[in-house]
Amino acid sequence: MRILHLADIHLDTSFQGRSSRIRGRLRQATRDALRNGVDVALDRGAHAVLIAGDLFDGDRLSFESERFLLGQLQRLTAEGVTVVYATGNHDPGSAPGTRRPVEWPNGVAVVADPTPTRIPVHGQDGEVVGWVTAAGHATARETRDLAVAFPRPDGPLPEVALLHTQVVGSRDAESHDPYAPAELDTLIGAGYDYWALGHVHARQSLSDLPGVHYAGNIQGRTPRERGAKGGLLVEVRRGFAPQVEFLPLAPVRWEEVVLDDPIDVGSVDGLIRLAGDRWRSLRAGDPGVGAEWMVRVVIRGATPLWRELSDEEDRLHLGAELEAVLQAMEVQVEAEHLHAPVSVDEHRGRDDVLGAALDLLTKLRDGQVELPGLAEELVGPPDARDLQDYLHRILEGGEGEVLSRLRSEQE
Ligand SMILES: [Mn+2]
Repeated sequence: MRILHLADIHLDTSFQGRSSRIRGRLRQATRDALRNGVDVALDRGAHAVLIAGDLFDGDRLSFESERFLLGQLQRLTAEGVTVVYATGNHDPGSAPGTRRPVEWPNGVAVVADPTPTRIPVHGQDGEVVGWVTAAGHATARETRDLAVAFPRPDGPLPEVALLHTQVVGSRDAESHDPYAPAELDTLIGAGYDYWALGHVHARQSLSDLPGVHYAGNIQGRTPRERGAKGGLLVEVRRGFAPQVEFLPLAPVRWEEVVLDDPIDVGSVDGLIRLAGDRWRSLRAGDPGVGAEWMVRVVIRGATPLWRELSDEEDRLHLGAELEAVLQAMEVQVEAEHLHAPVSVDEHRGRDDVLGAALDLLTKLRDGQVELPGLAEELVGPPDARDLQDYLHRILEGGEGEVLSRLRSEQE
């Protein structure tokens, strides 16, 4: 049985806070990615397309997205492709006040509650070629483990399970709410050949035999969701490891360029050259041909341009220039811990306010001293070891920043 595994499509994400041009393009990009998925499913002869939750971002569904979605699903069902959609926490099935009803085409199975539903998948001649068992979220805050209720399949045909879940310990799980948490061991021991998962947006394989995979979201939506995004085309066989192929589907890619301590760059031209060089070397290893780029340029630490780069207007201007140079749809320039290029070591051990401040900062960062009440002041993780990690992170490069601030106060 051949399936296309999609997840976390998030139609009609608002992309608030961006210009209407960018917002319009990003919303369209999600629809384009879905259409690309349907193209590939038809091209490659998929028997079923599975959507592992969060098809919609929220309660509101635009007329444009509804028309588009139903049109794409009809392209699949018209060719006999089974579509199974299991709801997630963004698009729960039976919660009151959710979006208006959608007239799903025949051949689309919507599973909107936690009771596992078994759906047959048919081949070209109408014969059953495999089974999909799916469970959905009925509410926006499903805290139960939905995987434990999946029945053990015992037939001779390929068996796929479809679920929106946070698998405990999966990569990047911590950036998602722990809804419908499941243990990997439960999934592995359940008797299925392939688990098509949604919820965690980072694509990853949790197990090869049986296959347990997150497809990741179909189109990146934030600067954190970098790299190629798309779906998984999976050849499922009973009792064997499935063959899994990643298909890039997203037209827009988010990427990041980090410039650490550009102390030798004293002009805007120099900065643009440096960002351009860094961008070209990143793209040499990962060209992303045809992608439209959303780029975040992060400038960090010591730079003679620290005053200019601390100013939002200057950063906006630099971003606009970089859009042309990097051939990107948008470049956002961000500054982190900027300070003048100064030699911290020259000032260390001085018998004055500056020397004492540097000394304190170093000891604080390395956990040699504790400031009473600091844990309460900081909005950080609760336990002491995490606090130390947190302090370490926020104080990284802190000496240079303190030094340059104290010096400019003195001057
Ligand atoms: Mn999601």
